[in-house]
Amino acid sequence: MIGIIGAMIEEIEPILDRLTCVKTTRIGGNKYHEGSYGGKQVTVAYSRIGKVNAALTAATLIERFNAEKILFSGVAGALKSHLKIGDLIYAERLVQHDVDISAFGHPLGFIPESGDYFETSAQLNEIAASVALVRGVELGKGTIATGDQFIADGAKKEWIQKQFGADAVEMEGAAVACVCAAFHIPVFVLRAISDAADMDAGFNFDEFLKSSAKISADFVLDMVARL
Ligand code: 3QA
Repeated sequence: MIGIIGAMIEEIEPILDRLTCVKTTRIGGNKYHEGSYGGKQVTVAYSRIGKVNAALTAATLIERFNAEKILFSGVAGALKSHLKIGDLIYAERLVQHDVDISAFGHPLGFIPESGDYFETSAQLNEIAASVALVRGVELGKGTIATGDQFIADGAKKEWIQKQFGADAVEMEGAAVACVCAAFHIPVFVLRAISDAADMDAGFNFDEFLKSSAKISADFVLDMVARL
């Protein structure tokens, strides 16, 4: 079974629309939709916003639904200026930008016995690259920074970009990648840009959430058919 996570309902709605859903289960305040797409068994859920909710959903998909791989689909704020609204980027690695135990000499983002940068599945990333080739769409890749903050400030944005070498920012990816690493489950994190994490971010996010979420969701569904 393939687990698919979005953070917000808007991020999974385009997937649910195309899913042959057979069963919906409510666990821990989230709904898990079991069904099939392109002959593949999938379970789809939106986690609700933030790292804790995302970790809860990832762990539930793995432990209760036996997810063998997890794909995340959603939107993100761009940290690099070449990334425009609607552009796709997948994470090669993810880091929690709001973890700070530097008082003990540890690097920012680092947690003992857990680490700092979480790698995504090279195999899933390769499949993404081939889907992009077939579809003739541009697919960026890089580092995604995750934290429990909606970034809408030029200085904060620049700090995260410089400190972690990050290309995009969101609020769930590293939590999902951390849970997947703990359970040795391959993970893929795709985001379409909804805003530039600057002073216009709130406004742009509201305007582009649905259209960018659909760009990401459609791409992830194309991947599912090829898994
Ligand atoms: C924002 C969503 C959260 O799940 C993270 C969107 C896009 N742009 C971002 C940015 N900084 C951080 N993350 C993002 N998602 C939650 S607040 C909106 C809630 O509105 C990625 C993301 N600049 C709900 C209506 O009240």
